[in-house]
Amino acid sequence: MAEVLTIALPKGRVGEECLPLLAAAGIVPEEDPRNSRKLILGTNAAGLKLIIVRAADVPTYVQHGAAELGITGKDVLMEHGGEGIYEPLDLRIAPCRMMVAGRKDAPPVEGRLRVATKYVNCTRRFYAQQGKQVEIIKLYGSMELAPLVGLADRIVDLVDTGNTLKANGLMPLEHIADISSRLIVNKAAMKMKHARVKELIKLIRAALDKLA
Ligand code: PRT
Ligand code: MG
Repeated sequence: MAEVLTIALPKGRVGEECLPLLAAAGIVPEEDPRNSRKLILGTNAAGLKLIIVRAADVPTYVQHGAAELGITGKDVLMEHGGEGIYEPLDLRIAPCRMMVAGRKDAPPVEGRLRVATKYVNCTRRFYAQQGKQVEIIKLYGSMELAPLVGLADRIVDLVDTGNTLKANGLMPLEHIADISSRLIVNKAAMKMKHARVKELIKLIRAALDKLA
């Protein structure tokens, strides 16, 4: 029997945007994940299935080998830390930047900077590299609100067009990283299932070139 491989896909925009790429690589789910409530989906490709998980959970499934491969934003991967994971391909999906932002009219901050973000680890690393100790305030969404209501002096969030910042009287201040979605692979699977994993990476790379 052929070895089974599993790809972890996130719900939401990255999951949706990677479907055409997978299709170009010849991988089509048996049901459309946008409409299906199933969390495990077979595909037209023998021995290849998809699992549909929360975006922030993709690296965790791949790290522990519950999925050999996954597709996830670089932001999610940086926040996870990337332990036990290879990142062989930049899929160039959902590009944006991770930025520090603050109020346009912000008075100078006295004392320790308060930074609101869902990217706690990325934020701590970023300021630590500058030798700055900051107070990090963990949020799960709508970071843009925090400086407007006095919860924080700065936010660390993703910026694409900049419209969300602008609409809330905020401006980008510092660039932390360029973000896009990546194909990730469990390190042990890369060794143990080398031939099939390599073949799949090759197919997806070819699909990327075809779509470029
Ligand atoms: O819903 P769940 O919690 O499971 O996951 P999620 O909300 O993180 O997933 P989803 O579907 O929103 O996808 C998020 C992923 O898309 C991120 O992890 C990035 O890799 C990628 N991505 C690319 C973005 C953006 N661009 C982006 N602009 N994710 C979010 N944004 C938000 C940003 O946080 C801000 O609120 O869009 C707003 C800024 O956009 P502009 O265009 O106004 O600058
Ligand atoms: Mg969401």
